[in-house]
Parts: sequence; structure tokens; C-alpha cells
Amino acid sequence: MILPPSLPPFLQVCGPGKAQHCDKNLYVSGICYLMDTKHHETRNITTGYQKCLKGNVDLVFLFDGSQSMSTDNFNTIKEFMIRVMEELHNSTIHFAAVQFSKNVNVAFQFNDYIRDPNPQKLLAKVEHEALVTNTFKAIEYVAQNVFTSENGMREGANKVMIIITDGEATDEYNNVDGKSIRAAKKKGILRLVIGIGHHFNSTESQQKLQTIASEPTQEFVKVLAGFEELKDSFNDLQSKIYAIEGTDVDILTYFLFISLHAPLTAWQDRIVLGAVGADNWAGGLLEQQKGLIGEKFITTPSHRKEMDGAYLGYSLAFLQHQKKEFYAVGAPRYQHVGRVLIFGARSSPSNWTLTQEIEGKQIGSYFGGVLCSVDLDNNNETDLLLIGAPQHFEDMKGGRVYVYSWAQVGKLGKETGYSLGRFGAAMTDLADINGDGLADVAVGAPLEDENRGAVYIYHGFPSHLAAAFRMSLLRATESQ
Ligand SMILES: [Ca+2]
Ligand SMILES: [Ca+2]
Repeated sequence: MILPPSLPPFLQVCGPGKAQHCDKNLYVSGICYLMDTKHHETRNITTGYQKCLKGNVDLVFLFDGSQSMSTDNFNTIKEFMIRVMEELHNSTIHFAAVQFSKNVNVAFQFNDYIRDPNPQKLLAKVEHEALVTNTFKAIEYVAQNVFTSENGMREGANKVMIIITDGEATDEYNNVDGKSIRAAKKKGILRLVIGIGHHFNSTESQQKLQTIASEPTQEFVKVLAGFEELKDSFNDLQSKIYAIEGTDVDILTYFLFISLHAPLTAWQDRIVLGAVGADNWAGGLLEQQKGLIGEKFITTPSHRKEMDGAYLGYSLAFLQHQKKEFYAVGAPRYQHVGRVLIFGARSSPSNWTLTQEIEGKQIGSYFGGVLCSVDLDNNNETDLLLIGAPQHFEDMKGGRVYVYSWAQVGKLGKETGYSLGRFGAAMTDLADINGDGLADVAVGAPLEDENRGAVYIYHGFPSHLAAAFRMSLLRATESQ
């Protein structure tokens, strides 16, 4: 449970670990409740929650059986399809599968699946054709001859074609004036493309994949470096399929996870939540807007591959500079070194634009895992942003805090060294504790002194923080 700053006159209580069941799958989507002054629940926020399994999906695997693929890799594709069907067997999804190479070979139709939905049996007789890559011919064939009611397609079902290939099409002549793709579009078939292997290293070859995928193509083309990665792409595919089930085919939404570490806070009339699991753990922020109606997802301008697994939204701080508002958002696993992204409000308060990125320096340091904004002179202008990298390690010192002051990034001073102290794992701006009118800051190092922990106090100056003095928590307790 998290008790974040509240939106008067409410009390917010959040359970970021609240899970949602979809079939046999569990999604940690989280939930927040708003309580009134008598602690009655007035409403709940289940942001990012999606109802599951609202509509039928008829899904065809159109898989490559060309010569360029080894038998092992061909079998990896078969195993992938079997896994998808097994995991999703207790759903409203029906499957068919078609191999393409020189010819189009239907492995099984929807009717076959309906009669006996046993993936192992259905794919048992599939043999690797190992000839050319007639992708366009196959797409047109499937649109016209597999997505038919005679073969078991259901009226009104969402139609999905998953095209798995390791090379570019060798039959452009089968797509004159886009006729092959047009046949699929005419039937309203959503095309997801998985391109595997070194053939797709170049931008040009990736662009060719985009010509067969649905739009927006960045959402419907997935390029994997090798066949091994196919095994790990089930969750991503599943979330895309589930998103399709309840929506128009051209709208692709995200499953949003609010992790146990997700920050949540309220400013003015907004509630902002970290959603680190969104979009393949790239993460992002969810902003519940004024009056708590509607929500906005804030992330990098377009999905960038290097954001996968970055955990954006793990930490969050609100900044004000020259009367403008900013969100500083931590992505501590960004490319393993961590990064802080700063989003600024442009034109209207809810139109957020990425304005700056502050890079971590050391692999595994969890740079940006903790953030703290400091207004030294209490004039509603943020003077410093403290960025914790609690697992930074250098010169036998464990943990480091960087000080960002709009123009530059410096380091917070600390003399003593405890290699595993995790200095910077917790930070907060305090009230003015020494009576000079300037805010002071506390930084925790919870594992110092053989896990006894210590707090460092930094007194505020007009534009910086002074050198620290250390307070051992254990001694503080003993002296009571
Ligand atoms: Ca200030
Ligand atoms: Ca002070």
C-alpha cells in the first residue's frame, strides 16, 4: 500500500500490486482509491485497466518456410506457435496456420482448430518446404482462402494475421499496385509482422517489412535479432492480441503496470502515476487530469528500441522553472546505466514534451532510481534536482547523488566511504532545520555501518547545498 500526497479533500490509498486476471494470465495493473474525510471510498482509479476478452479473434499464423532458414529455426517457429496456442487456448481466439515459401501450404484451417484444438497434433505434419519467399502471394491467398466462413472464420470476429519471416519477399511481382495488401485490407485483417535475423539489420529491409504490416507500422512490426528471441516475445504478442480483442483494429493500447516501486503523487489538480511496466517495460507516466476525468500517457515521443526495459516512471519529481512546470522522471534501467528524462509543459498544462535527458554514468548504478526536487529559498522555483544512483560504486564508496541545477550536473559531497552503503537510496527536502530561511536536505544511506544505516544532512545555501554532516540512526536511537 502507498499513501501518496493527497488531493484535498481526499485521502489517496494505492495498491500498486493489485492484479487483474485475464484467462490464466495475471496483470499487475494496480489500483488507487480516493477516500473522503470520513474514510469512505468515494471512487477508485484503475488507470490503464483493460477489460479482457470482449471480442472474438480469428488469428492466422503465416509462417516462413523458405530455404534461408535452418531446420532448427523452422522448428523454433513451430514451437512458438504451439506455445501461443497453448497459452491462449482457454480464450475466444481461434487459430489457423499457413506455411509459405514457393507455395502456400495450409497447415490447418479454423475448422480444424475448432474440431480439435490440439496445437501439437495440428502442426505435427508440417514439413519445411525450403524454397523461395513468396510472401505477397501467401498474404493474398490467406485473405481470400483462409479467412472464409466455409473454413471456419466467425462472423464479426477480429481478423489477425501474424506474419513470421526471416527474409524479404522474393515476389514483389505478386503485389503490383499493392494488390496483395489490398486483399488483406479489404477483409479488415490486421497484420502483425515479426522479422527475425540478420536480414533485417538494415533500415531498408525493415522498411520492406513495414509495407506488409498494418499501420502505424512501428506498432505492428517487430524485428528480432535471432530466433532465440522469439521465445521471449510471447508476452508482447499476447498484449497486442488482447488489445485488439476489445477495440477497433487500428487502435493499439498498452497494458499498464504500476509496479510496487511506482511513485504516485498529486500536484494541484492532477494525480501522476508511474507505470514502469508499460510498453514492454519501457515505462511512462500516467497523468489523471483535472477533475480526475481522462488520463494521459507520457513517454518518449515515439517508442525507441533502447527504451525497452528502461523502467521509466520508477521515480518522479515535480519541478518549476521560470514559472513553467516540468516532470523529472527516472528510468534507472535505461541501457543498464540509467537516465532521467525531463518533460516540460508546452502551451497547455497537459501537453508534455521531452525537453532534456540526463545520462547515467555507470552500468548497474540505478541512476535516477531516486529523485528529489529542492526549492532552497521557497519561492516556488526549483533550484536543484537531486538524482540518486544508490548502486554506484567507486573509490570504495557505495552510492552517489548527482545535483542537477538546470545548467549543469554536479556531485553531492560525501567524505566517508562505505562500499555497500547505498548512499542516495532515499532523499527528501526538509523544512528549514537550522533557521537560516533556506531548505535543508536529508540523504539516506540505509546499509552503512553494517546495515545500521545513516542519514546525511545538507544545509541549503542560496544556490547550492553545503557539505554534509552525518547522523547515525543507531546512535540516535541509543541516545533516546
Ligand atoms: Ca527557489
Ligand atoms: Ca536551512
